[in-house]
Amino acid sequence: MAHFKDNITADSLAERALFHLKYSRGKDLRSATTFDKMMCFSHVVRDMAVDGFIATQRQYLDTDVRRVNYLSMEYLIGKMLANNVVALGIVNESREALKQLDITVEEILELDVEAGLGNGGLGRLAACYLDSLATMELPAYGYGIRYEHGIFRQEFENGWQKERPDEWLALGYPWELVRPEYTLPVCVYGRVKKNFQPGKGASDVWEDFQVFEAVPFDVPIIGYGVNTVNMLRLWKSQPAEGFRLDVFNQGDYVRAVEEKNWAENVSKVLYPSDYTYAGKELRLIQEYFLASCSVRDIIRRYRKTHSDFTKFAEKNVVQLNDTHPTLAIVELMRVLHDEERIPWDKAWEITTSTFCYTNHTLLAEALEKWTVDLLQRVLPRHMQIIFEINHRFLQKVEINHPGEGELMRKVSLIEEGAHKQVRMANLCVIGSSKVNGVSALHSELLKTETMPEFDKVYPGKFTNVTNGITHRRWLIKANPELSELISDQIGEEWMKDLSKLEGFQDAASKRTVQKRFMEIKRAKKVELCETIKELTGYLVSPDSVFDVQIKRLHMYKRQLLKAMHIIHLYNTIKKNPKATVQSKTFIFAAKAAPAYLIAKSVIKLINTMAEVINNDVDVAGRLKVVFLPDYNVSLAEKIIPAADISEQISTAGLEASGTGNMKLSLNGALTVGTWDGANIEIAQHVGEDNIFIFGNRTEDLAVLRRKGYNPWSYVDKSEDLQAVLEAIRDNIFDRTQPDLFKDLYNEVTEHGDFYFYLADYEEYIKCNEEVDKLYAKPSKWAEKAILNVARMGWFSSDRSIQDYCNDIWYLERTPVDMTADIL
Ligand code: 26W
Repeated sequence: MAHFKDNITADSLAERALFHLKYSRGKDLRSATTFDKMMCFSHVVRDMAVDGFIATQRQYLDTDVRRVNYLSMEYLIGKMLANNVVALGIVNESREALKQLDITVEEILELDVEAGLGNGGLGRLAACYLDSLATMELPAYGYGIRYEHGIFRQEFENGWQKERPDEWLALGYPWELVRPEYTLPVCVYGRVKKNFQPGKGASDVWEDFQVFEAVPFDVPIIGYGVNTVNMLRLWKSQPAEGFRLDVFNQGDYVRAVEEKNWAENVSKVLYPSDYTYAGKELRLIQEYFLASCSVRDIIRRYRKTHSDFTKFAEKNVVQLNDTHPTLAIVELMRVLHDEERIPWDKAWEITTSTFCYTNHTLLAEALEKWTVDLLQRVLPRHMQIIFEINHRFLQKVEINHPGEGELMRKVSLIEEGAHKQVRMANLCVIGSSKVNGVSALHSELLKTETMPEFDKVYPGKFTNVTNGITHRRWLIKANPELSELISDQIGEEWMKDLSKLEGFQDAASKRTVQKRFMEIKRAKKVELCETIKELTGYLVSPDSVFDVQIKRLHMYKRQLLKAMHIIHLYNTIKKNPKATVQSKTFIFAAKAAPAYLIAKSVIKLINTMAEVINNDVDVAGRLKVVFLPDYNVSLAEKIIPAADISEQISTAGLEASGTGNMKLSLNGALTVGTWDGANIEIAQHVGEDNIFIFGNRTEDLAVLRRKGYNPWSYVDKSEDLQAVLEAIRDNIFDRTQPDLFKDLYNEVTEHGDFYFYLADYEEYIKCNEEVDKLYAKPSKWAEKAILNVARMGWFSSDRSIQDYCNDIWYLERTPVDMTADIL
């Protein structure tokens, strides 16, 4: 099939770039900065994407194909240029072309803009899924918010995290296309009036609301080696035209302009706390903003080829990425019932057949619950609809489960109490046809522990889709050296179909391959050493073991347990300076939610430890600790290929899946992990001999909780643990501030050690000793690392998307024909 990159040469790319330099940026080669060159080259690549994009959209329209609409408050897409160049297959042509602009590929890639429109796992997963959907030629739309400020930039001041605004749009973003013609109005506040019409009865009318607008910006998502270019549509809020005309007409011009502000604020900033739900009014409006305009955009598109809604659910599936876009369910009901006048039952049937919901966490503090008061004030009609949904639902439950009051109370949309609240997860389950968790364990716990009543009410609705990652970014792009080694051994087929990576297993025992693998690992470590020096000033050795823990900072993820291990090693050496300790560099990177004070203390502790340990001559050459600031997608791409050890040490039962664990293993790091989330499935795939599993399992912890867990019982037994805890309690790393880490000490002792640090401590130390023993046998280590790479094929996001297609979405592959005219 013809491809839209056909006939592209280095010369034609250079020519187009010079054209953009002149006419999009108003510069010539002499005055152009590196940034100008990055922008104009990105525009060349975007132009190519637009050719595919138009053809793709036309194909979907002409064939009236069933589509998936992925609704997510977060997309951590990271830098796009390198990925797009790889997807289009124009790497070599680009290298040549850029020479003609007197610049190297590396120089312009460094200046590419990182779009950090997400917090962590959930947002990065959405980005991996968009990549897979396009590559698998599936009809898909991503919907999100174009936050003016994405996740904050993290700096350290005296070891403490400081948040700085992310200004990703300040110099322009080359990948988006603004589409003012698809602007939509959005309404909030106001009240509902009963309207009686003779002969037609009563209807509910929402009135006196305030209006603002949503402008879509489209980011093309280029499939790898195919013609498909899907889109990520990001909404920006703005005041409606004629905004506050009432005030304006009163002659109060300044106030009218001032009041414009709140509309602009809706898409101003990404809420930076994951796992803790705060209940803020602006966040509610953000969620409704995404839900409302996305739903109406989907309807607008559907209406191009349909005059009624009978086929709406057949032609559309809407996937809710966690509960954040839940109001989309209510909004679709409102449009179908209130605006389209479709009877309630019919509207409800269409709605529930359209939506599906993915749950990403079981942590109670992350569960979204909006108070009835707030919902009533911001979205009065939606609150009524929620009550009506609940009323009808509970009536049915009553019929099928008579007398089960406790069950009724648990499944109700409304949590009773002094302040009545709407449980968004319940609304998602009731309003969706399928509900999935993100790993085998997590989906099982969701069904049996978190929502057993719903599993009873809706047998068969709950299912699992284990997360995956795109190997195009996380292996081909991030680690071209390892990719080349793999291709040398098994050919290039694996790049299109990651299950083929299996073939690489046979190479694991070959000395020559082991040697090359370790050489590549070392080269990536040398590169990372350079980055570490730039970011922290510390010099670390590429000959030490790189032990990596990179993820959001949260007590359940237990970065503090890693810190305790490091203190244990430090104490060991200080007690006996001749002790043999494997030379290690501990690498952390993590952002803490700005209001999560204890998490911020963990950052300060590790930074304080780093300063002492890295400058202590007793441990020199053996221990180094670095906390890299501002963890983001680009930094992950540098750390992951250089990792020897991947720390996945969450409290069992609490990490829904993890996806960093997959990226690290795919790049040949050995996992040290608990029996949690996708670690379990990773163990099953790579083989339990090729992973280090330790600690209490979910069911063990359940027993401990039931019996009454006492962290002190572990302290009493272990002098080593006592010394580690005292080091934290008394802050041996900075005696001038002895009380600095009391809260951390109390967390794992006095306050009951909610996340079972002490219960897992001893096994963790032992497990790390096993790791060191293995590292002392380089050939064995290399073999296991290669087996990790070779056996990770199943964790491709292509497999996850295939699972979604088979079990939830039922989409058809729709290859895009480029032979038709595209002009
Ligand atoms: C309302 C505040 C809020 C914001 C974000 C609560 C919860 C979230 C997310 C659900 C947190 C999150 O990112 N969860 C992670 O999702 C990943 C993708 O499925 C999983 O791999 C991680 O294990 C899970 O923690």
